[in-house]
Amino acid sequence: MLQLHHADMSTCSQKVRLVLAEKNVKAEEIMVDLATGAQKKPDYLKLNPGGYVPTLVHDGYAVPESTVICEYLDEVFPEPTLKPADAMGRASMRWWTRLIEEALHPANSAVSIAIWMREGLLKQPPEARERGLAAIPNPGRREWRRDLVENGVESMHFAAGLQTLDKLIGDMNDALAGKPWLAGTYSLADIGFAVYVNRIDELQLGAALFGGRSNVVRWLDAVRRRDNWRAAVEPYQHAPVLATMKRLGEAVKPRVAEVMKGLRG
Ligand SMILES: N[C@@H](CCC(=O)N[C@@H](CS)C(=O)NCC(=O)O)C(=O)O
Repeated sequence: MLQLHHADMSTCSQKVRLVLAEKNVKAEEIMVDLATGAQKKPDYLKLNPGGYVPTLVHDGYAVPESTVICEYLDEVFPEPTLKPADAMGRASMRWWTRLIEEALHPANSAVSIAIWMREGLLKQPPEARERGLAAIPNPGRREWRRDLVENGVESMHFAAGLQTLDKLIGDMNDALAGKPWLAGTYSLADIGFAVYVNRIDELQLGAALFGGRSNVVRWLDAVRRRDNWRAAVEPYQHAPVLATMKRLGEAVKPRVAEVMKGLRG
């Protein structure tokens, strides 16, 4: 039996659902309410020690980490394959998926907190906000988040996140010159990057990051036109959440343009 613990609009959950949909595999869906901290409850931590979504449970075996889950699903359900046929293509795919872990996910978290999530967090009573921060075991990570919540787009971590995203989107644009997909064929690399590039667009950062990068714009359009996107992303989108991201993203556009100018010189 296959169970997926996930959340509607979490990028990491979207990744895993895209893989399942591409393979036409159904999993029992267990929604994890991130707003109430359900991901940090002891029972859930037994499945996912970091306290994050998603987690896949296959015949009682828990697989945490979206990139690991996606590779696992591609092995257990090999058709259609989401890996290039040759070793060089697979190395290229893994280069990109490694960048998700190392750079794309943290940078996306920084800009998401600074632009969007902080509004809700700042409405919490200070004690509740402190409890949320205290649940983050790593002190560096805790202070990183505190700074983004308190200072939003004025946080140095926002500028750092934007710089990382600018580099990654530029690299993608170069890699996509003359080819439709990052590693040659549609693969786990495209699925992994798609959900974050889509989130960048939802946060209204496209004007700053996609300008002059027509290969990325074409690629984003292509990933969104696929059947798996219609099955795994669109039905889980919440219009009020998208509207909030749009409102907040529009409001910081002038500041984003200034920060970008400072970064690019
Ligand atoms: N590296 C992990 C990251 C998972 C992650 O950060 N998930 C977010 C949602 S996209 C989450 O659970 N956030 C809740 C929290 O930080 O408590 C993965 O790829 O699965």
